[in-house]
Amino acid sequence: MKFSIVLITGNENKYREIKILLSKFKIEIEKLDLDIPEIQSNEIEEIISDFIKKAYEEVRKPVIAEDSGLFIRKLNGFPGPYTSYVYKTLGNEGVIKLMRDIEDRYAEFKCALAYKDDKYEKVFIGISKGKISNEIRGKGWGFDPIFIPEEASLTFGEMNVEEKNNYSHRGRAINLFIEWFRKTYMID
Ligand code: ITT
Repeated sequence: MKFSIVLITGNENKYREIKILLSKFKIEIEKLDLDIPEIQSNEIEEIISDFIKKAYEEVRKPVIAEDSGLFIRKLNGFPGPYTSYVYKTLGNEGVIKLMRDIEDRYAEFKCALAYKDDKYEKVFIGISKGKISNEIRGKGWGFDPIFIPEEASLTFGEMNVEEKNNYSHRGRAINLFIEWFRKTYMID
C-alpha cells in the first residue's frame, strides 16, 4: 500500500527537494498551494504549528508544510522568520553587502516541518550550520548561492538536489519525519 501526503507550499523548489527523499519509500507526495495566512511570530515552529492545523482543516488528508529561515549570528539571527521578505527586498547581493566588513560569517538555516493527519500532529526541526560566502557562487534558489554548509566547501547553489539534501536543514527535517513516519505506520 502506498501512502499519500499533500505538501502545502507555493514553492516548487521545496517540493523538488522533499519529493526526491520521500520517493525512496512508499510515500507519494502531491503539491498544493493554499492561500492560508501565516501568523506573525519570531519562532518558525509556532508559525508552522498554526499553519498545519488550518491546512488540515481544509484538506482533510495527511498534510505536511514547512517554514524555513536563515539566521545570521552577527546580525542577531536576522533575517530569521523574515527570510522570505529579505530575499525579495535585499536578495543575495544585499546580504553580501550587509556582511562586507563582518569577519564572523557564521549562519544557520533552520527548517520546521510539520505533519498532521487524523491521529498525529508533529513538528520536526532540521538545522544546517554554515557560513555566508564572500561572493555569490552557483545557481540554486533563494539564498543557496551564498550559503556554505559546515562540512562542505561548495555553496548550496553549487550542489545538485541530492547533494544539498545531505547537508540541508530541509533534508535533515524530512529525514527525521521519514524515520518517525515509517516506524509509526510500519512502511518499508
Ligand atoms: P511556502 O509557500 O512553503 O511558504 P516560501 O518560499 O514562502 O514557500 P518560506 O516562507 O519558508 O517559503 O521562506 C523561506 C525563505 O527562506 C525562502 O523564500 C528563501 O529565500 C529562503 N530559503 C529557505 N530555505 C532555503 C533553501 O533551502 N535554500 C535557499 N533559500 C532558502
